Parts: sequence; C-alpha cells; structure tokens
Amino acid sequence: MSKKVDWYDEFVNMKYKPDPEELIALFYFEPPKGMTKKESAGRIASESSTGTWTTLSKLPPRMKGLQATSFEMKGNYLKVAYPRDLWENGNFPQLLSGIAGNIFGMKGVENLRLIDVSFPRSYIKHFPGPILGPSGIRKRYKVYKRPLTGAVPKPKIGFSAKEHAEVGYETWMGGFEFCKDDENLSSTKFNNFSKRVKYLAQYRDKAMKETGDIKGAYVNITAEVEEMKKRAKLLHDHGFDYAMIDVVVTGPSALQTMREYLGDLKMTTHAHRAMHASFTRNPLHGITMQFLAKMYRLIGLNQLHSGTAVGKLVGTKPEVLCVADTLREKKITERKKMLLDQDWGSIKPAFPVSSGGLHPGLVPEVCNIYGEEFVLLVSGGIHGHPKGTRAGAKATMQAIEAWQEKVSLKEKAKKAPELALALEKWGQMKPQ
Ligand code: CAP
Ligand code: MG
Repeated sequence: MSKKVDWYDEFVNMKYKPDPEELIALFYFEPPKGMTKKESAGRIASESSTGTWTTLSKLPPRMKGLQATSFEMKGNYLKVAYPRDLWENGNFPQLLSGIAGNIFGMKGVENLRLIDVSFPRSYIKHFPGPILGPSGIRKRYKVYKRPLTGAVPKPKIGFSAKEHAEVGYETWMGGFEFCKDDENLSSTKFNNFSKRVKYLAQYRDKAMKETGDIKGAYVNITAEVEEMKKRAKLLHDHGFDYAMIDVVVTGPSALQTMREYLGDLKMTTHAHRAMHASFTRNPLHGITMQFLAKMYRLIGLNQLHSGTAVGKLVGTKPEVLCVADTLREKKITERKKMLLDQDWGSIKPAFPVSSGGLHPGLVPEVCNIYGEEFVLLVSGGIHGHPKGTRAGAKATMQAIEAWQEKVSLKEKAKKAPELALALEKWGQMKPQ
C-alpha cells in the first residue's frame, strides 16, 4: 500500500515565522526508533492542535488557520506555534488538554517534555494573577529587606489541633511570621480543621500581643471545592488572610474557582506543589516546574514552593532560579533550553517559597540563591534544635541577620547562642 494516509508533514515548516499573537511552546523530544525527528515533530504539532493519524475526507476552510506548526528544531529541542484561536479565553484546563494532553502518550515520541510556553498579552489578560503579590504581603506583615519566614509543625501529621497550635505559638515566638500546615494535613479525627483554626487564631493573637508583630498561618484547605470554600470562609472569619492549597492534586480548575472565591474575601493562596515530582523531575519526559509556576502565577496564587537546590528535594540551582524568576519577574528573556520570552503585562508577581531539608546552617546559601524576595520555610530545621522550636526559629532569624550583615555564621554565632547550638548539631550539612 503506497498511498499516503497521514498528513503530519503539513504541521512542520522550518521556515515558518510565527505571528506575535500565537502561543509558542518549547519541547524537549526524542523520536522513537525508525522515525525521523521531522516525522515526530509533525505528530507533536498535529496531535496537540487539529490533526489526527489519518487524512480526512472533510476539512472546513478555517482548519488551515488553526493548525499548529513545528517551526524550529535545535537538536532535541522543538518550538511549536499555536494559533491564538485554538485557545478559549481564561480556560487553563483546556490549554493543558491541548499542549500537555495526548502528545505525551503518542508512540510518535520516545520521550517528550513540555519546557515552557510563551503567551501573548491577549491570552494572559484573561487571567487574574496574584491578588496581593509580594509587596502587598510585605506591607501587611511589615517585613522588608529579608525573606518572610515560616515553619510546619513536625512530625508533619499526628498532633492534635491544640498541640499543632502550641507548636505554632513557639514558632511565632521564635520570630517567624507564619505557621504552615503540611501537605497531607486536612481535617482528621485527631486534628479537626475547625478546631485547628480556632486554636491557631487564639495562639496567633497571643503571639501578636506578646511580640507586637503581625503573625499569620498557611492552613491547608485542600479538599473537594465546595468544602474548600467552607474552610476558606472559616479562616476568613478567624482573621486569617491566607489559605493553603495543594495545587497539583486539586488541579488548575479548582484553583481558578478558589482564586475567585478567596479574592472576594481579600485572601490569598499559599500553593504547595506535592505530587509535582511525579512528572517534573524526569529530565527527558513530563512537564517542567517553571511551566507549572507560569500556570499558577497566571491563575493567581500568591506563592509557590520552588525548591532549595541545597536541601533534601531535587531541583538544581538553574532550575530553582527558572521557577523563581518565572514567579517574580515582569519580563523574562529566553534562557536556552529552559525558558521562553514572556512579558507579564499587568499580572502581579508572586513569591517563590524555599523549603525542604533546610536548617540555620543552610540559610545563607539559600539567601544567596534567592536574594531577599522569597518565603523561607524551615521546619525540621527548627523543631530539631537542641533547645526546641522557639530556639530553632531564633537561630534561623540569626542566620538571616548574618546574611544581611554579610558576616559568617561562625562569626555571628559568637553572639548568637541559639545559632551556635544549631551549627553544633547540623553545621552546614545538606540532607539527602
Ligand atoms: C519541608 C516540607 C515541605 C517540602 C515540600 C516537607 O519540611 O514540609 O513539604 O519542602 O517540598 O514535608 O518535607 P522540612 P518542596 O523543612 O522539615 O524538610 O518545597 O520542594 O515542594
Ligand atoms: Mg511538607
């Protein structure tokens, strides 16, 4: 049978010049054995836009204008241009079904990784972006020129509501702004959500009165959407201005709904990214964390976990910076094989959040990576302090001061006993 039955080659044109209104996606790809890169590139553009495996009997005239085009290939890196009309305004799930849908399962690729997408203004203007942004949070909490700080009570789950809030109180009294729930804590028999909110509010007010500082919490509302709304309302009624959501497991659709609902309450979101590594960590296949960060900033969270490069979880320094810059910058210029150009227009920035295996001995290294504009979460690294949580938080604050004063931790520790004890226990170890 010699008759050609497919039309994939109509989706490849290495001379094509994309229209500024088109969405441009950058992929890493590997064709399967026996298939050329061009044939594989045609399948990627086709299956993520208007194509299918066979030529068709009926093609309305508008079809040509909706086809995606693989237009640039450098090694295993491919750029695909997508006509703007393919994409519904404000509907991120639909975008994912297109550019991150069937193509990952095609036999026409051995491996495929969605690295980044550059969106035209006409697409991003249909998304709200963060409600406050870093400047709004800093103004609320009166914290400037240093990262905001927080900690999760550890063990991450198992405390009663009251015990959880008591650890939060110790964290606040040690100088941290936030007490954070962990990703797998929702409302359990031993730690009911409403009770946790009530106790956290009581201890927050006590800590605020005793310190004169503003204290907050990232309380995890992750659940079915209607239940998340109820929990957000309870937080609001107890004077909390954040809700924490595990955004990967709840999905972009739920986050769009909650952004709307929380925005009406003048509240914002701390986004935990649990489960991301199931598809972000493989360098050959899946979706990058920087693309997720772009999605979540557009939808409108206030802050997102972005890695440490030196802690216990994967993520190199260049990857961490790609995520951090995607969240913070107004304009991004192309970073070879990692980021595409992106003008964020009037979409507010968001805070990157560095967390995972951190302790006072690693604080200067993390601050050198992020600068001051981020949220620093040190959890095991304060509760494991020889003198307990409050001393651990103090030691972390002393390590931040050392970084700000440009003095070594060793030097600082001479007049900072809590830091000295932390360095005695952990030094500058990097947990695995
Ligand atoms: C950190 C943490 C966070 C991780 C998430 C944990 O605790 O609470 O969930 O940081 O990873 O459960 O491990 P420790 P990421 O400070 O005690 O390690 O920030 O990379 O999303
Ligand atoms: Mg955790």
